[in-house]
Amino acid sequence: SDLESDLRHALSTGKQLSMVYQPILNTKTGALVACEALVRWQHPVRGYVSPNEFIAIAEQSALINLLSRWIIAKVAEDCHRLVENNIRIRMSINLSRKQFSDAHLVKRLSQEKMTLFPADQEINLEITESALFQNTQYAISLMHKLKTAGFDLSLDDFGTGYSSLASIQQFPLDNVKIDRAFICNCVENPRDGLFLQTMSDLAHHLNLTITAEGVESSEQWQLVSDKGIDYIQGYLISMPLPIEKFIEFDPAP
Ligand code: G
Ligand code: G
Ligand code: MN
Ligand code: NA
Repeated sequence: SDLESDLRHALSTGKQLSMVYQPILNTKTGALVACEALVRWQHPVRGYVSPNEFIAIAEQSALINLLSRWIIAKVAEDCHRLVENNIRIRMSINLSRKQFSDAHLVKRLSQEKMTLFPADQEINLEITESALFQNTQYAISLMHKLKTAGFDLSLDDFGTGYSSLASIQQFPLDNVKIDRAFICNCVENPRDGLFLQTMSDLAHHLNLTITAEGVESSEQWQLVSDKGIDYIQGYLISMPLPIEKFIEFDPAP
């Protein structure tokens, strides 16, 4: 497609692509503990193109390998900038279903972790339900390998897919991220509040931490805190930021 050749060009120059970072805070203390890396593409003619759109296009060709490598190299470079600024936090990176099922994933990521990232950099990988349930046994063994290679694992967008609360216990996860669909009306809708309490209790029962995504009001932060949810992320705290802005970000302004 046209977008595909445009993306190929963008990858070769590196100029239209960028990474932004969204702060993740400890719910109780408000301390900055992590951030989520998100890719952005500013197309010269079309303007902003969503990663949902261009990652899907990249996955229809071998471009996904180039794009994945570009993202990791950029994130690693920015991790060095954070360390230089005395910001030592966990870096969370999204993996699409296709990226997760790549046979070379573990080898490639381990190598990149060792050669590109600061020593001792904590890296969390965000994996969606659809990736896990595509082939459960394969996913479990892959996840064990990623854990052995030193990565933490999050289940992303939880609640939007098909997995029951109980079925996630078979996977070697560290964290679950509750999809923002359950946060946006949680103050008004008692059913969402109950779901959050149930998820929080289950996650802790399974020795997982739990993150609320899409927190947009202080009432939501309070409710999520009351439910015992460990970490929060959302526009109330900050939009995803370019690295220079992220370095200046103050969680307690
Ligand atoms: O940031 P935004 O809401 O536009 O992201 C839209 C979707 O694209 C989200 O599902 C997000 O996880 C995904 N996404 C953003 N950046 C990356 C990335 O670097 N890699 C992968 N695989 N997905 C990403
Ligand atoms: O699928 P995933 O959870 O990785 O996607 C995260 C997406 O959510 C990013 O595109 C990010 O820009 C977006 N996002 C982050 N915080 C908020 C928020 O508070 N509200 C809304 N509507 N979107 C958010
Ligand atoms: Mn995510
Ligand atoms: Na998510």
